[in-house]
Amino acid sequence: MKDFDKIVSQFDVKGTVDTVKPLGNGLINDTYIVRTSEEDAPDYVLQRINHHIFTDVDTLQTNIAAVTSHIRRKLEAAGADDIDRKVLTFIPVKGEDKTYYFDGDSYWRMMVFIPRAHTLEAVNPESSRFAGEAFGEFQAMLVDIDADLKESIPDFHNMEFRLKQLHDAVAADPVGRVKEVKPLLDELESRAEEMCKAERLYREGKLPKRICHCDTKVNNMMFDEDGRILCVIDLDTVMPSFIFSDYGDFLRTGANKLAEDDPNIEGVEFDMDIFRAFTEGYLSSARSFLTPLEIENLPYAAALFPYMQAVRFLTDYINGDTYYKIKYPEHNLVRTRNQFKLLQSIEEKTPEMREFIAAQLA
Ligand code: GN1
Ligand code: MG
Repeated sequence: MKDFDKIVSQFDVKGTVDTVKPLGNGLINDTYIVRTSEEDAPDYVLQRINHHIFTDVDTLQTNIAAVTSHIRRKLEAAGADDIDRKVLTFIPVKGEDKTYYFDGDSYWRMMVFIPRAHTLEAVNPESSRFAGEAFGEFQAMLVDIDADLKESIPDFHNMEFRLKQLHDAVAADPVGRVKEVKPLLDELESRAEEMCKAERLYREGKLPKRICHCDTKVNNMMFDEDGRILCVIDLDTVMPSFIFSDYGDFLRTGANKLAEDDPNIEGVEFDMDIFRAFTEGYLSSARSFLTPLEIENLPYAAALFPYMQAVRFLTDYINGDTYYKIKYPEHNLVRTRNQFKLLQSIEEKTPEMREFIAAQLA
């Protein structure tokens, strides 16, 4: 058990710690809610940053500070109400202007817990439309950020790089799992060239990178009492990327009829109602800055993210589960099969998706 009181006392917080309990379902960082005893003191979120994955914590927190202060300024300029619930507030370490603390072993950070708000693990069409709007707005607000945001994880959504990691894992086969997954590997390989299309378009100068969230899982959004979106959380991966990242990664979790690790693979299906609602919402706020090529490739983005996630989960399975938290030995393999089934469902529905998007633009 960590000495949470000692960690919390490093930060410039108000009130005294009452309880500290685990929060949320993140696969990378460890997150806790810190309740304070006093009525007038906020509660806080405390996080241990996984510094094996985010190796440059200083850059990470600098990125996040640039993004949150930019969004705050935008909201203020627009005369928005309830701003403290619409953008995260990180707490500085006492007497310093940095927002993380190293205890000799782990890196910690704290932010204000947003009151009367909740996250969801699954969405309906109505919340998906709000989510589409929110992620489009998030990208739109960051179009003119002048900070030079670094990639907090280099090549994070670079498909060519993710395939190279898979190939390296297969070549090393450190725990002897390659044989068992050969058919899956062949399926993934047969789609590799098509799935690396974004990188090619980028090299040809046809596709821009913009500041994106890059982890638009359903559970990375806060909803208010009325089911409307307050803000986007989990800002560790905000970085320059193709807009496909945010569009595709939301649908990967939001439009999967099951959770990403549900072992009932036959039940995995791409939900077109969620797709339509999310796409409508996203285009309503992002259309103003998207290029025709970006819009044309939204169905590709929907396929890319289950594909990329299948590649990443399978790589981790082959490597002996060193990246994602797992609950049982086959967990990463189940996740891979689930994501692959989702990809197949998306492939079937691509013509229908294209028609829907074309009708939106007409
Ligand atoms: C990780 O931390 P979390 O659970 O929001 C991962 C995402 C994956 C996701 C799969 C830094 O996100 O890229 O899509 O798991 N984040 C990182 O569930 O690798
Ligand atoms: Mg998360």
